[in-house]
Amino acid sequence: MNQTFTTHRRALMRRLPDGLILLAGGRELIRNYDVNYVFRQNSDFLWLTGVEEPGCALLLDPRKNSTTLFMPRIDDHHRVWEGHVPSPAEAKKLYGVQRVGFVDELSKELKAARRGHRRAYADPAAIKNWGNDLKGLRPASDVLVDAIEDLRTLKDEGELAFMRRANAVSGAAHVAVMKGARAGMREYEVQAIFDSACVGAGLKHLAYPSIVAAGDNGAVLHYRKNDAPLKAGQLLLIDAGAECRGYAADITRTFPVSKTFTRRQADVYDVVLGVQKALMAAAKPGVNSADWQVLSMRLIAEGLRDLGLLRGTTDSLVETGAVRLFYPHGIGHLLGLDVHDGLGGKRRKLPNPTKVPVRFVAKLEAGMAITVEPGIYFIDALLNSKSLAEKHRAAVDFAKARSWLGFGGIRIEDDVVVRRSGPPLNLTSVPKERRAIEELRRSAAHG
Ligand SMILES: [Mn+2]
Repeated sequence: MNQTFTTHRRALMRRLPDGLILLAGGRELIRNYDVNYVFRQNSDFLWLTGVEEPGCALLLDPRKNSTTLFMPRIDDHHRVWEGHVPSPAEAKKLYGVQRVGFVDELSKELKAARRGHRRAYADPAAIKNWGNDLKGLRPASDVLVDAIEDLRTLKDEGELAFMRRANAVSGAAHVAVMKGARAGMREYEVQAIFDSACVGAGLKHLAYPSIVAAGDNGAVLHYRKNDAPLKAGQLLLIDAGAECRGYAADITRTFPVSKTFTRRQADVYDVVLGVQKALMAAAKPGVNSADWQVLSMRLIAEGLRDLGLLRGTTDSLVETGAVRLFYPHGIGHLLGLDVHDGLGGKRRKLPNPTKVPVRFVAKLEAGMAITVEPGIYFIDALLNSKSLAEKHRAAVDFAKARSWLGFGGIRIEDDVVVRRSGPPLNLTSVPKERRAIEELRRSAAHG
């Protein structure tokens, strides 16, 4: 049993002390005939219970400070096909809940449980299933979902232990990739190295489909084909992470398919790495993430200006959006049970203090887990856009930039936890210095 989930349930009951709380766990989805999609528990349910099995429900009574977990009733037929399933007594111990019941009795149990309550909080799936049993209690889901999202924002030690493990295993898998990838392979063979290292270490779920992009494909931000050949002289960008008990790692590295970076690759790499380190150091409590984003854009604009791709003042390159032609995404996002964790409560309502449109606006706080992932890309759709060429003709050297098409992109992404003082704790320990990467690449078997 893990104390973390008990703590989460207590926090939620303290937040919503005035009503009965009901949540439905995820259900299996049929893929076809007898085959289901791989089951992944609903993140809020996971945060409250740690239960990774489908078809459960959770009832919290803040007045009694009691927790009841409802599980599907398992018959012998099910046991024949699926093997042992925890009994209620085993589940009680395993998940640290006061009571365990069967889902098919939940309706009946709610009749007794609702007595003395004037209201209820239930998630949308629970309202769909048991809304009738909560009639008259005005079951609200927005308030509940928002409260959980808010509580999920700051990670506790138990959660950080899962995130550390997700990062350690994913990091080792990235190193295996750096040692194993070589020219002539297909991107999916590299994906197989990564995925197999994670599964082989016991983390059977990846946090998202691995992005393995050679050469030009590195400029496709959510590339997923993973079937092109790796060629000498190209860069390989891999954005991949496993999850541990639902907690995600989200790591990106870019390295040469050959043993060393070319001069041009090294120049861009050094800009991205410099920005990544500067932004990591700047991830301190109280910093507004929109300002943090603008800082990343300023530094990348300056780097691209040094490379002769942009011209003009840093302010103008950021404000006109010229830098976004090469860096069209955010510097980072919250990370947790969802690879892009959300913001709840008051935190969601913070206004953007900058002149630049930013998706992730939050005041950084100790305990937030975030990614730091600057990148520079040469994207055909942007560099060959007539309207963008017109708009940014003074700021961008389009002739030069177009001559770099085919380069792909460079992104470096680590996962960090903001601390009360000083720089954040870096959960990711995959080599990212150019020399360290080249050393690993030299040890790889080049075919
Ligand atoms: Mn990311």
